[in-house]
Amino acid sequence: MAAFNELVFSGVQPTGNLHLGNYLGAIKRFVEMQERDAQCLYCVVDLHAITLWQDPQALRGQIREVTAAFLAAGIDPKRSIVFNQSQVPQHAELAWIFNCVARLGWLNRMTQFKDKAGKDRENASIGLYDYPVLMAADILAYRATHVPVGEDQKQHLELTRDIAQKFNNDFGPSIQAHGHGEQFFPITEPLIGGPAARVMSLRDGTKKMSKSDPSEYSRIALTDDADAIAQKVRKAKTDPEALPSEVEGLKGRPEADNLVGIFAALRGITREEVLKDFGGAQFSSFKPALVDLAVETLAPINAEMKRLVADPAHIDAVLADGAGRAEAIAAPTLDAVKDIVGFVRRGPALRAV
Ligand code: AQP
Repeated sequence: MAAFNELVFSGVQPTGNLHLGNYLGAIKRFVEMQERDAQCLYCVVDLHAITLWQDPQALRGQIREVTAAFLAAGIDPKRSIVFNQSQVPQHAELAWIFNCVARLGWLNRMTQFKDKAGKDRENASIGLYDYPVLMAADILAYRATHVPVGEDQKQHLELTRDIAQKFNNDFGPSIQAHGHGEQFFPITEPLIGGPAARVMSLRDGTKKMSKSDPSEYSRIALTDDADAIAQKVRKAKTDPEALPSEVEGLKGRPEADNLVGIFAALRGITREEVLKDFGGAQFSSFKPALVDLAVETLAPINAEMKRLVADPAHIDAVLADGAGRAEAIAAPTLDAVKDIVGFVRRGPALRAV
């Protein structure tokens, strides 16, 4: 592997209904990261997906669809490593070791589990509860330095940092004895930001745009055609005021703020710049401009996704190639972790103690 200054890891769950929030908050930024001096790994996190029930037949299609979205959006599988999580066993293996590092109290504070388990907590899978520990393993199996994600993942990233820190502290002498210096795992930097860090529902500007929202009109799907996009934007909830000319004027107007943020992210500019052009405009003129921009951006992605999904053998080959390259990075990390923890493993220990 070439020497890079940064190692970037991120993932998307193959749970269907990929939407504009996933694209602007995550996938579009994955593409931008390819331009940095970074080795990028982009993972279809199928082990995460099954923390909630997935129909096996549909799941395979969803894994290929997320892969197609990555490629169609501009991720180059030669420069970046594109793979699905279940093909690289080190994720699950490291997650077990981290289960013995993470504390129950830390997981009890995770708000995503509370939201997803809802009132029927006793009936939630243990995997759903353990989700953030597996996510820490995903990132740290590659000793990733940077993780681009949407704002909803901030708390999970903090847990990843806590797990890395505790592992480094708990095993400090062994880490040093094995020649890894002061710390084995990096304290990963979350990359959260930009105007689309949290894209909100088109029906309710106080709720995140999400795959599981029962209303199709709450989200723009990456599989939506131009007509569907236009209809959803036209029906998006707004208020009766014109757009303000300053960003402060968006305070207390969640739906207006959301549409301006989406426009800014699609165009690659700030909210301020959008309002320079549209301050004082009514939604009746802003919405058509947003439709044009969304269609212009998403139509080529949509067409390319369709083309790729029609060729599952090609997608499976990309995933197999990526899994092999990912494992080549993760396997030595796991060997080192096993030596640090004190396991006896096949092959020579990295350094005898
Ligand atoms: N609304 C959003 N705005 C910005 N970023 C978002 N992401 C998700 N929703 C938004 C980011 O997309 C990446 C992949 O997300 P995921 O598929 O792993 O899981 P998720 O966050 O659970 O997705 P959803 O759509 O919100 O699904 P449900 O309905 O199951 O809760 C992540 O980087 C995420 O931050």
